[in-house]
Amino acid sequence: MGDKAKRDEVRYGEEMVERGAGGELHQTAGDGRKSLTTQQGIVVSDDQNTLRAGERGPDLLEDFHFREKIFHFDHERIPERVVHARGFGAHGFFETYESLSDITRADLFQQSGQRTEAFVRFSTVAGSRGSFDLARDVRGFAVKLYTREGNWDLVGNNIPVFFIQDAIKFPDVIHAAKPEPDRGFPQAQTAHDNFWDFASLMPESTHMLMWIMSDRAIPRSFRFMEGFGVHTFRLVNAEGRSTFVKFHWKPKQGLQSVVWNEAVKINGADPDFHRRDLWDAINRGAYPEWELGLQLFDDDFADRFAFDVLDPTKIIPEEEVPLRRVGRLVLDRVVDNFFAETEQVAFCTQNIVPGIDFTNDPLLQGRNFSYLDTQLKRLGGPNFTQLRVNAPRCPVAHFQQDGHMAMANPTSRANYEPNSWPPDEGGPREDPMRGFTTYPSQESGPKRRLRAESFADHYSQARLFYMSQAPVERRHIADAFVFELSKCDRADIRTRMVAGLRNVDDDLARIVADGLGLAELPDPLPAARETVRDLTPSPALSIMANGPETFAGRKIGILVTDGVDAELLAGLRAAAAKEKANVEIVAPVVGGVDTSDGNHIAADQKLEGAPSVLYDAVALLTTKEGAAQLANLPAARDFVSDAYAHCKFIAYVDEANALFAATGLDTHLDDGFVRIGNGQRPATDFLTRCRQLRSWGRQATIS
Ligand code: HDE
Repeated sequence: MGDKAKRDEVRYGEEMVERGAGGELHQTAGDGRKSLTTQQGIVVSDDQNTLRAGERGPDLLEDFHFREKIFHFDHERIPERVVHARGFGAHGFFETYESLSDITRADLFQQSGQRTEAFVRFSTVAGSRGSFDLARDVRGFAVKLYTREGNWDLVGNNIPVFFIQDAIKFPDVIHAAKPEPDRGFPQAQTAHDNFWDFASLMPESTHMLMWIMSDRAIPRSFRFMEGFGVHTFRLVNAEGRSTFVKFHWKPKQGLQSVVWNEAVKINGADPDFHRRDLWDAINRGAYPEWELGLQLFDDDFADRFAFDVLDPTKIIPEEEVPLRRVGRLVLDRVVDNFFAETEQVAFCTQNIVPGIDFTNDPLLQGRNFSYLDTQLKRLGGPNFTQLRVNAPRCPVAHFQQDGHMAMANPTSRANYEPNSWPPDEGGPREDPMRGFTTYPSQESGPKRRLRAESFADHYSQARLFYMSQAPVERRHIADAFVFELSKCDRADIRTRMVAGLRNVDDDLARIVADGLGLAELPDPLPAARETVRDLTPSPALSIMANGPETFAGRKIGILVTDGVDAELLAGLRAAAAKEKANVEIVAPVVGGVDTSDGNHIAADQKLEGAPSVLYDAVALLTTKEGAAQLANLPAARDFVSDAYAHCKFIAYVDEANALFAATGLDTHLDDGFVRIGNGQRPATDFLTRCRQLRSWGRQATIS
């Protein structure tokens, strides 16, 4: 304990002050509870009544406690992020597998086993802070790494390409996606005229459109999605040699998405579906992990590659430049306070460390201006770097001072440089040996506003993406185009978009045109470059081709009624636990049900609040009477018919038949239905089936 803390204790005296668990002092009446104080530390005697003259008289201006309380409340809100407003963050660490000193001098990559503290914020892009989690949207995947040589922010997305090639178009694409300015809706969706008007006029967005119409845009969980740095960056080693790099985060939990009809319903049933999922997983000790994969390549490859590596609307297929997995990111701690951490965290693409550098990707260059600028507006001043969540964990020394809320001004006498004060008063000096040096790339050319010729192919990789999808995934993409374009009032916008899709794939264009009821297929939009139609598909782009082959981390909703077979229920729970899956008991009343062995179990959820869309698979454990009771409940009928429509695996006992009959499913019991109990298959068989996540074979029957 420092001298100052000792003095505080003496001054306060033992009877009024206690030391809390964290070592902090607080005032107390001596009953083991903190006394409520004002911000000035005045203990409050009455927090129920404003100071007033007379029993029924007017309030008095001198009531400093009331004024301070309301003043602070009035100022609780700060502007939300102009994009990525809705997000959820968590703490963790990054661990390096092996030294990468041959390709980068970045401190965090120097030793195997080296750990670096991390903070990650996931987000949607278009919706406001209070919007729902399962919008069809790109997800932000922003990682702050507090390295020993300063903060590195890798501000990525869950999709490896972007809508536009030049940052100057960013306000346009965002305005087009956000609510239309005259009416202020629709919220958190691209399914409206302005977005598709813009998108259909911007051929460079086509590749990204394929991704956002795919299941990538409706992930099951933040835990089950990939992350991408998008741009090409540089890694630079101690000798100054540069290697190009693209960053990938690969979830160890595997990839998984929901289906669109399910997403729409989840948004009503649990708008916080994604944030709750991450919060629960971390608090359960099931820490999500991602591996950092690097695609490393040199100038020769960049020159030979069919597309420009600086173009952020292009990927480099993993089959062409395989990933080198160099470390893992683990999220193991939820935030203590959402506002202080998740809201106030400030990611800036220009936060890089020695050993990492930018390239001339025009989107990255524009972003490097935008992020610092936006934090000033949002956080209100230049000292947001001093907030705990933003502050580097390594020592910081500079001559920047003052401004709103300055908490860490320089303490020495000199606040300028050069100065002739001795080291203890003169402050910090540059360090040419250890300091950041920019990679000295050669740049020249006339100043002009132009788009490089090498960025002109807008369709070939859109086609590559489509061709790399499984048939069910292709169907989902076509359905998504039909859904979104059907929300456009203007028929010419729908037609123009279909004309653009003809440059991707005629079959796709035809399915979408049919879905929209277009009388005839429009001519293809004129293209700056003809589509290369025979690019080799990249299996890495398909979610379904890369299934996790485990049901770990997923959730089963077990619908039970009175008289449920206790042994069967215990068996199912045990099988789920063995698979590291979670279960929730859903019952007609939250108080729970009586089981066959005369016991009583509580429910986790009341049926009406726990539709099957909240689960990855469901089980119906009931009795004849129970099934008859369920057959009369709309929520129970939706529970099974939605589980069926969303291709979920359904475990059931024979007695559930009345419920199937009430939904018309009794004649549709395909192999996604697993009969358990009564000498049928054991619950472990059901869990084994669930490893496929969904019974996709059913898709053809239902669409
Ligand atoms: Fe962002 N972006 N962005 N962006 N972005 C912001 O910064 C911007 C882009 C991304 O959880 C803003 O702090 C421009 C690509 C994430 O706090 C803002 C351009 C990628 C987050 C901004 C892009 C991203 C942001 C708004 C085009 C994927 C949330 C609030 C040149 C690689 C970070 C803020 C968080 C946030 C600007 C395009 C990812 C306005 C100008 C491409 C994950 O500065």
